[in-house]
Amino acid sequence: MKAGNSEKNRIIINKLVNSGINVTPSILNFIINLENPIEKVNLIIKESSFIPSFNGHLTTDILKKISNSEIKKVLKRNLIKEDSSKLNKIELINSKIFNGKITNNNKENRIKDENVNLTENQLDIDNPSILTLNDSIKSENKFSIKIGEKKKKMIKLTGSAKSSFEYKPIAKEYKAEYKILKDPTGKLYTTGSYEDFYDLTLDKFNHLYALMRKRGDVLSTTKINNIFRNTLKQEISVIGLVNDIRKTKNGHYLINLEDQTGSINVLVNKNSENEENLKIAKRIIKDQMIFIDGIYNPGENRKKGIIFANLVSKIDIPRNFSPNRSPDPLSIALISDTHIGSREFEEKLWNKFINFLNGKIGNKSIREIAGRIKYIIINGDLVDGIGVYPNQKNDLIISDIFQQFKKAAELLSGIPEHIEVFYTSGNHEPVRKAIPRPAVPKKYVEDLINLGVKCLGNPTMIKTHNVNTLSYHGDSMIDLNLMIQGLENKTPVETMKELLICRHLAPIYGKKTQIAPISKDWLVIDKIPDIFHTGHVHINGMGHYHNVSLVNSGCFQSQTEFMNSFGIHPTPGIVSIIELDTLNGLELDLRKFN
Ligand code: D5M
Ligand code: FE
Ligand code: ZN
Repeated sequence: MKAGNSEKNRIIINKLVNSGINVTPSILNFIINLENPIEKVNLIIKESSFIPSFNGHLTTDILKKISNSEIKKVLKRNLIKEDSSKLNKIELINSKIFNGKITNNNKENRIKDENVNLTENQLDIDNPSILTLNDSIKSENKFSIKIGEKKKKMIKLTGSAKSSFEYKPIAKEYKAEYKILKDPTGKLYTTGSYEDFYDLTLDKFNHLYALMRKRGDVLSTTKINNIFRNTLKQEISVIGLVNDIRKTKNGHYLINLEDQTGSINVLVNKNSENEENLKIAKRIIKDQMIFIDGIYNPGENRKKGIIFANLVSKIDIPRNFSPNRSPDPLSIALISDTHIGSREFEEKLWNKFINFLNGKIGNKSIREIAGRIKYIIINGDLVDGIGVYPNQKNDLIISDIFQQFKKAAELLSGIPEHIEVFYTSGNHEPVRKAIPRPAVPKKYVEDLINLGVKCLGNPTMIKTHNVNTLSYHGDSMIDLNLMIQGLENKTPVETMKELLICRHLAPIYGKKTQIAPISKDWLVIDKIPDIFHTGHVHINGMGHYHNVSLVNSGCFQSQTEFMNSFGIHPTPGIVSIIELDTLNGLELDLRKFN
């Protein structure tokens, strides 16, 4: 099946604009009329960048240098004969898409040609600096380019936008392009010995230390045992893991910081100039890596000295982080916690999800949203499992784990074939509870594998069409919410931000989160993801942090007694969808559809 022409044209224009390539309407028309124009435009973008004389303006001369034989043939037939004055009229110079709007930086652009035919789209000339692309939700087979108030001209386009009720998912036209960048499966061996714990801590220290050192503002730091050599009061910078933190009765924070060489006390003073530092200190828990700049006061009578902190900071991610985007108009749907096998599994909502994916619910806009979905990540707790929590038996409608997976395969078989599905292990899967977790063993998931589902460990980093998604079930989030003032289960996105700030998925030991003693710390967030995806809390949330898209997928399970006992009010049936080309996000509430 093919996508509608207008959608295709929109994609082609988007691709050119995103690549900073200017085209004239005639050249655009030329490309649109080629066979497989999306493929051709990809080729043109790629090859033109290697042409020395190419300065961003796609002209016939540049097109002549593209290797494709069809382009050469059609050029000869059409364009060479054509009056070249028709070319180079509209210039979409240096345009950038931002949140569905294309901002055109070149104020001198003007449309000079009125006789341009552009298949199904309409060009609306209004404003020299803004190109508005109707976003996919509102798009009704047209886009408008606004250039110059006075020169308002409508370029009449041949053909009209046909509204077809036939479902033509654009995602079907694209091959899946994905790579598993990180998956702990098969790399999780442990002897459970003391050495493993030691290696894990060392690996964590080294990784986090390297991330901290990468920050531009962290210059020369001193190892802790060298600090004690100083006999005079002086300014010192140090990096270490928090061994202990407590609030003194006067409201100061006393931190015991350690590195491989020793440990030292740091005092974060409660005074008005220190407000920012106190805010950070409030959120510090054991085992986090921090950077301290302050004044070292040597101790008297061979006692260890103490640092009075002037600056306290966690690793964090840069404010100007620039996420990757897909060149193609595809989306990813992020879900988790379906809990198939539980009495509370919301099968009706799941069936609505399947209907949505098959273009069977909602209006045209909803179907367009569905049609873009090329990937789904199921971030753990697909099945309810057995014996996961006390008295779970009473909540189970399917009490055999194999039957739960059989049902899961049945339910997932409704997902259209052109969608690639990834499934990572949560705490309800038949694998170990401690994180990181391996993929569910084959004996349980054979039917799912036959459906093409990719079973992965947790956490995992998946690159889909250029965009990196870090999917982590979220086990530690509940602990973090309990321990850090201001964090709570009903606002999971705030907890996710804290994980990014710590650059660690479980910045806490000794609580409910079990961490496997293995020699490599898989929970360090070394590579900044473009999308950060968690679940487990069963309460949906979507947001941003320093340009990283954050999604806590809700669930497909209503409240159990067990959840009730923790005061969790789940939000079943809300699906998070992110456009991989714009990174715009959408939470689709399936409860609102019939
Ligand atoms: O988790 C279901 C919900 O219950 C989710 O919101 C986390 C919460 N939960 C799970 N275990 C605990 C404990 N031990 N304390 C507090 N809250 C908890 P699921 O992983 O689906 O069982
Ligand atoms: Fe769950
Ligand atoms: Zn869970």
